[in-house]
Amino acid sequence: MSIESLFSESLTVSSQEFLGLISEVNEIISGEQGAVGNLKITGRLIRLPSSGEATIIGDIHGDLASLKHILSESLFIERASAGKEVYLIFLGDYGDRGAYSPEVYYFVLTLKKAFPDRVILLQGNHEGPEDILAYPHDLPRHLSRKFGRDGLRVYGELSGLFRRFYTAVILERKFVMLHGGVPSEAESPEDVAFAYKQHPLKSHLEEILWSDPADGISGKYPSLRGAGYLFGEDITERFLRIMGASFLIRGHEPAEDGYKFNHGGRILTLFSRKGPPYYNTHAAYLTIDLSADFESASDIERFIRKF
Ligand SMILES: [Mn+2]
Repeated sequence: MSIESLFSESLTVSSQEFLGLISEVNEIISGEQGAVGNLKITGRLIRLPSSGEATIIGDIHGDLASLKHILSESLFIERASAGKEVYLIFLGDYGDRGAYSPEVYYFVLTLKKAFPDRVILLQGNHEGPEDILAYPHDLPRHLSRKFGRDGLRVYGELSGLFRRFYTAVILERKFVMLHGGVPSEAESPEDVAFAYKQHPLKSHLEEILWSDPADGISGKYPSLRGAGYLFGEDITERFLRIMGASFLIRGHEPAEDGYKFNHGGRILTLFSRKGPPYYNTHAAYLTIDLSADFESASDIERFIRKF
């Protein structure tokens, strides 16, 4: 497998092949529970080992060029193929707002199929439950353009699959990774692991997929996005204490430099795509040694790769 072969396949893949890929990945994810390689999976929460290296990618939103850049620079495919302990963690929001949404899905699903215990696909608000799905949602239109009459069938299967994507990743004592924000009323890691089952009775999943941090406030306020909240540093601290971690890594918000810190350096936002409608100057991703110690935001910032 190479990035160039993946790229040409993504352009020419037939609807039947795409449906086959979706169903294979569905089967893989459905079977993942307990120990999967060096990962430990409970519900939809994945625990990483304190060994190896992880590349963490924020929103892609149909920007295939940025995804290809990250794969090429991080050498993920080469290193995973050589049996190195490397993880690729996507923070959600793969499609919509970019012309190459179907092709981005082809890439991430093919990577998941090739390296199932090395590739982690988190759910974003663009892959969320139907009652709080992000709008505009132009993925169905891109799939119809690509697959003609089969486009809607592919969309049905694909949206069924991405509602099975994971909710969060934890590296004990260090990081929690999720798409948007912290569930302000969560009492335990189990509330995160099973947030998908409690939706919409409890707001955990909605907040994880939709919320944003705000500096200089405490508590939470309704978000202009129409779902989730703006939450203060006190809420972040409480959540990280419950989860037994020091920092939160999330995507969801555009950032001019491709990344930003909030809440005194406790929250890192990664935004890994460029172009309209955001026009951020840089995109960024993070590659970290999972056995390393991180004391402050600047310890993390050293490993951010801007492009
Ligand atoms: Mn988002």
